[in-house]
Amino acid sequence: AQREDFVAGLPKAELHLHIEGSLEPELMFALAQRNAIDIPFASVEEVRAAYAFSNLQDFLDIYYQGMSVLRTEQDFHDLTMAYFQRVHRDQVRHAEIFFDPQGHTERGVSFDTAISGTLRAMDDAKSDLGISSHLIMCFLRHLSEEDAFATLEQAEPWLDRILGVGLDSSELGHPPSKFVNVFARARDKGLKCVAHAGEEGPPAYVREALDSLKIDRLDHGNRSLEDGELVKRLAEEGMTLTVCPLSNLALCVVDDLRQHPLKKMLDAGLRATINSDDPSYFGGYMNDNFLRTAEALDLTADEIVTLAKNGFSGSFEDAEFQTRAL
Ligand code: ES4
Ligand code: ZN
Repeated sequence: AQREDFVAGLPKAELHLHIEGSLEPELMFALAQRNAIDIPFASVEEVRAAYAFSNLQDFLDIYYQGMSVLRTEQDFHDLTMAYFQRVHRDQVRHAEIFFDPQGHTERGVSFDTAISGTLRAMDDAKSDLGISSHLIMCFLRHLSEEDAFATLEQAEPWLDRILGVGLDSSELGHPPSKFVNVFARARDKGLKCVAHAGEEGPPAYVREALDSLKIDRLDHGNRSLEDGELVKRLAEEGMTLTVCPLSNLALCVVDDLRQHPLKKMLDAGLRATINSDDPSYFGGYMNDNFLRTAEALDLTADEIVTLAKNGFSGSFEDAEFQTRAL
């Protein structure tokens, strides 16, 4: 209980959060009703029962289906505001949020509808809750690089409100190098670059994310540990890894939290952070991720503080913010 209060009270920054993955079943039902959309579930309990995954693709199938209830600017606002209200309780002070524009444009919801509702909630979270945030637009890697270029084009009028680009969705078979040109274009436009790599994919995908995409931050990165040279490089470069323990458990990246590589990452000198990924689907927000990981790995108070600090120092905020926060 002492550890619980300590973890709960620490200020936190979340660096790996898909806003569409924070859609709680209750809101899914409310939006389905508001928009007269049929969903293949009879109750909130039925939705939660469907959240049993064997791998990333299992989850993604349900995740893309879940977002079908998001249609209007207000829907995106309500989704995003619900996330901020929830993590305000977890002492989250700053969030760098992913969104998946192609998950919406593919089903006829415009880029502008999705981003404007999300941004309005981000503004409200700053003024009403004191939580600062940024938006990172992800490309769906199971789609083509040409599709990613079209998405970057749609983002053009919004570039002053977009911090960076990311790469998510089905990893295996879609290596980072597939997107080398669109990431180069994004970087030319002054956008930060991040990518999911080494969640299910091999260490070679992490190397590609570094060498081809020239990422500023690595999302997941778990499988980097299979490659000692790569670990050394990540440590030397001071690369931040946005690790998501309850996600890894839910998607069978690890069989048991006690086998989670987070402690090994810290021991190897990697700048690891704790994040929730898709909290509605994976069973916990920031405090749950911190607490369950700390218990499973028997983390010390120093290690817990380091993880929280790494969230701020790994953010894209300036040095003054990074040190003031903790
Ligand atoms: C995701 Cl956990 C995860 N991995 C890859 N892509 C994603 N999109 C949403 N959650
Ligand atoms: Zn993710």
